[in-house]
Amino acid sequence: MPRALIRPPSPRLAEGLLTHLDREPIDVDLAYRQWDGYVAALTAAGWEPVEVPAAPEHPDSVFVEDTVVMWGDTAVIARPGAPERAAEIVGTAGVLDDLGYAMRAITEPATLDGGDVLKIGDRMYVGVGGRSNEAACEQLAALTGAEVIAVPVASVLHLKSAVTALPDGTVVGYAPLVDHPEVFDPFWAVPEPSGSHVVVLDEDRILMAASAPVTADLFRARGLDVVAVDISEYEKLEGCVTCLSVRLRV
Ligand code: CIR
Repeated sequence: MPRALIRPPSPRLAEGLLTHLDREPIDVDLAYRQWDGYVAALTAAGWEPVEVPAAPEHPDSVFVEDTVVMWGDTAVIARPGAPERAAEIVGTAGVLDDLGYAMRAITEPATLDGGDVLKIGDRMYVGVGGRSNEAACEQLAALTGAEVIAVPVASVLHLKSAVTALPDGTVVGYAPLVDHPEVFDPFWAVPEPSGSHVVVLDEDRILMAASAPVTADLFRARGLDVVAVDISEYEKLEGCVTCLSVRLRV
């Protein structure tokens, strides 16, 4: 059974960082229920959840994707671009080390959030200009052997806030928030901002947010099985379905 890292929300979730959005009240109890629903959806799709111990002192720690980039049996521990999130890597590294992954790390002067890394086949697209920088691209290429393509990001927090990929590699994004659609081929413009965010569950099944129902129907018409979860409280913090887990394929 493939595994997925997840991390329970902090009770201080409402203090999470904001870059592009205005602060809105967060219903933390609802956020906990939504996280349970997200984990249940992963489990139902055949992913065994592996929990990184909660970090109550770190409001954004539920967004576990930002702490690591997985590449086969190698775990590249990130170096978060926001100093407030730097210590979140410790818990993730401990769990992956215990699971036996080859441990590598992004080091100064590089900064990298996992949310900036879109992997498609042997290639990594890495958003630069926000939380992650060019030095991180060089280190990722050296540590993994992947072809790394830097993509400037300005309109949203992370590259994967703007684009993700369907199981067949088609990149999807909401055009007004995609700074460089020409980098991706094929690129498919979807009609809702959160329609840009898909987690691939298997070859024909994806997980996405309930806030993009029109896009979900377009994906269904394309033959995909869509599992939708409500993550409204995380969306208020610039989070999306991708940032709440890290899939471990080996
Ligand atoms: C932050 O600003 O770091 C959090 N409030 C949101 C992180 C979302 N992570 C992601 O999209 N990978």
